[in-house]
Amino acid sequence: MPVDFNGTWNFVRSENFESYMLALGIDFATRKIANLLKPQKVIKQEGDSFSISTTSTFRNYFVQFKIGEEFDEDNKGLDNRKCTSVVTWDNDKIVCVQNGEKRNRGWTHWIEGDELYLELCCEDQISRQVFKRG
Ligand code: VLP
Repeated sequence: MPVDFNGTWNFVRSENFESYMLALGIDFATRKIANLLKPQKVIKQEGDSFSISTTSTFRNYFVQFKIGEEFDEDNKGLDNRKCTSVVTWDNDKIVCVQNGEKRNRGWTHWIEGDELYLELCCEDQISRQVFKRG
């Protein structure tokens, strides 16, 4: 059975998010707020087509992609930098490479039990977020 990311996922904890945001150049005030958020993710998956909606009391972010197909990403409400992004499977993980101004930028999602993991990378920083199935 292939992995099924479908569902509503509620924030549990994060590590090193401050350093990731610093690497992305997020300003002080925004970082202070962002560090307090407990975002929710709603993932919709149909075969290799995905949408990921991340919502919080402060900002929301929506992204849609098909595995292996490059797309233009605007990161609106995040750092607002444009990227050319592509998501591929790495066994049971989905790996996004975000090509743009920032070196080594991307993220990886995978599932362990009833937890969804997200690893966010930018330059030399890696932040990990954990979500639980709602
Ligand atoms: C910006 C950097 C916080 C911090 C300020 C705004 C949207 C994979 C992927 C979806 C992400 C997570 C975004 C983290 C960037 C923080 C607003 C937080 C809520 O998730 O699920 O493409 O990129």
